[in-house]
Amino acid sequence: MATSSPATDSGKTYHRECTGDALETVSKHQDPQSITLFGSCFCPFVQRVWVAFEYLGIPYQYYEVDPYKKPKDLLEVSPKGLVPGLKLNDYIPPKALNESTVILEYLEDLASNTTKRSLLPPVTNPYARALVRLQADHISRNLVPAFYRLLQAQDLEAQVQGAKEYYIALEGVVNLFERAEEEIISAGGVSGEGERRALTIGLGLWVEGGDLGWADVMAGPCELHIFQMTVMLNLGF
Ligand SMILES: N[C@@H](CCC(=O)N[C@@H](CS)C(=O)NCC(=O)O)C(=O)O
Repeated sequence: MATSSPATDSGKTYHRECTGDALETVSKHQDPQSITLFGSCFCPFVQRVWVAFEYLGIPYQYYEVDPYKKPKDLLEVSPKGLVPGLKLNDYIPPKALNESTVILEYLEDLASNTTKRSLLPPVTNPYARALVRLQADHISRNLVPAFYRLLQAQDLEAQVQGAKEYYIALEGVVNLFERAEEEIISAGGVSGEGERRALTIGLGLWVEGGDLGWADVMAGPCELHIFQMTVMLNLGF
């Protein structure tokens, strides 16, 4: 496990150890399992995968690494030394996976064969699933890049511009959420209450009665970082 004091990258401080509820979760996932998640607590891409593990009920061991130090064991599972990475211990020798979106797909497939939980609408409605994937595509192409531009902006002008672009990207997400809600739930094209309920759950936290969904997992960690940043700015940090 990583050491406790915050480290610096290009003059910026980042955390190398979880605190609070995250630390509690980490402590429950120290035993060896079929899958080891190589993660860094500060990383929104790790947080995506981590939330999916928990929600889908897939056993894992959490292993905190510092990706900026490029340790050898991380490079073995992630060629560029980026987190998240997975080590699949049941293979001999072990296999590996990287890239958060690919890992999310992998976990979803694993769960469909084991725990039967899912972050997507049911397979019986390919159109609903496609609409959620459109949301995910927009998040990857627009929201995440806007998030990083905002995060990295140094002077006030760049920060204001970054905030505008992030807001526009967020509006795009909202538009896609509204489209899915209208077309899937409100359009009345469902065969019965059971299907309606399943589709509602699959559309995520945006809809009344929804549960955690694919787009929530994709965008939630960035949103949380922006929220924390806004709170800190308001508090004058
Ligand atoms: N596209 C990758 C991005 C992963 C990524 O950028 N991770 C950052 C931490 S948030 C990292 O490992 N950075 C180390 C470095 O840039 O050397 C994914 O979705 O998994």
